Amino acid sequence: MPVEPSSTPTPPPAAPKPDDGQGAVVVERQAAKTEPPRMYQVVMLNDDYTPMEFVVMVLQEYFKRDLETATQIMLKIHHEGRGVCGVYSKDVAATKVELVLAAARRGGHPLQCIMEAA
Ligand code: TYC
Repeated sequence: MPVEPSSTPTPPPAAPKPDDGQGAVVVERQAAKTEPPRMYQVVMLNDDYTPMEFVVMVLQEYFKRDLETATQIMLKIHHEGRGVCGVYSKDVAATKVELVLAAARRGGHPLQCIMEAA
């Protein structure tokens, strides 16, 4: 009957590190594992007091929408309660929310604007 070797098997030799030919070991670069940055949608909410014209102006001024698109988004918010103004990186979305809220307060309007992960 064959006898099994009693010692634990030695692991196979590690793959040789790449050599730059100058006596230095070069560590292989790892593939980047970074995720693309999360995006955030800026959402505007309906209320009963902010004039439609002001909302359209905000969409044109701060979200670079043309008159027709701005009007469509405003009407969607008016009818459905909320609507997406645009999708941006976190910092840009936060800045747009601040700018819209500041403009609304200056104008004396209760317009509400929030950001949420897209
Ligand atoms: N509902 C408002 C009105 O009838 C218009 C409005 C639209 C207000 C969109 C806010 O985000 C808004 N004057």
